[in-house]
Amino acid sequence: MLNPSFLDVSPEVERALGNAVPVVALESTIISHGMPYPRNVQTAMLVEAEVRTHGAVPATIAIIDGRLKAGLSAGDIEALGRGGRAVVKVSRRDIPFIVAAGRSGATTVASTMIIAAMAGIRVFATGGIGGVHRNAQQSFDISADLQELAQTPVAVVCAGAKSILDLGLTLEYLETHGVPVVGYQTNSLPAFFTRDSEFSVDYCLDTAAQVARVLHVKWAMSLKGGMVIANPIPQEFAMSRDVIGRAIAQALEEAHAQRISGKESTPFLLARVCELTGGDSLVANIELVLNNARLAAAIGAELCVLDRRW
Ligand code: PSU
Ligand code: MN
Repeated sequence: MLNPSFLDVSPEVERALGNAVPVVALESTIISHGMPYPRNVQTAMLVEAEVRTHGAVPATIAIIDGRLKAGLSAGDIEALGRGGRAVVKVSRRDIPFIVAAGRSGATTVASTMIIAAMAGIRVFATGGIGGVHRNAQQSFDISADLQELAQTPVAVVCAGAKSILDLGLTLEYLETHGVPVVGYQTNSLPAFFTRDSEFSVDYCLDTAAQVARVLHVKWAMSLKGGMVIANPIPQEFAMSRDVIGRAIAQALEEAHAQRISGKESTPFLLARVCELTGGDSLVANIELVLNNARLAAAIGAELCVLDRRW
């Protein structure tokens, strides 16, 4: 684990952690690279409010001026959103460089998990996780998020993964590394904009209490790593598989033609899918993040109940 002296936990988050009030971590790459300004900033604030409404304290995570932050100010969130693609995307690999240089950066699922764990936060809500990219047989493009899930004890509530990825290979990779994929009230792996895919999850759990119980048991046994809690987008905001499929196919073709690779790949695809599908996909994206924030708050609350009992 990294040295916590590089970390600033906001007073509100610190108080919550000390008083067994549930805390939900939120990432910042989704702000800088996942949505256009100003909707990204509005969404980040809405998600924080949604976590609060459901009885938990939000801890949005980023690196600001060389400090790891759990709990951001509104000004920090505005700067990350306004900066957009100009803000450095920070995964595990990048953390020491950004800290050493005293710079700021937006944290991915992987680096958000690292900082959350350092702060003592166990539940994290986001939109979609990174995974094994299509054609990874050639490109070797596999998100560091998957390795992080294998080693860092944070539960990630997401809407599955976008089909810019190879969902089948992503599940295989997670299985190899012992990362459970739980479907929340579903047996099908949600595919972000759609409630299901052709793939099954490992386990279906129906309540936040059941999810918390499994997390509690896993960590009480000192089994390392996190868990993916895949929560399908609410039916009323789900999109047609065809519309999304076409946009993703075109975005992938453009990425290939422009030889986009490495850490640029995911932000490029996210932005193109958003542009090609217009406002609909953005609304769906925002709604599924809010939905994940609610479930994460509920799981966090149940973990606090278990803490008191044990
Ligand atoms: N998928 C999404 N939205 C996102 C991301 C992925 O639907 O915002 C972001 C997350 O921050 C995730 C990162 O951790 O992209 C993965 O990037 P990479 O594939 O380069 O690891
Ligand atoms: Mn990658």
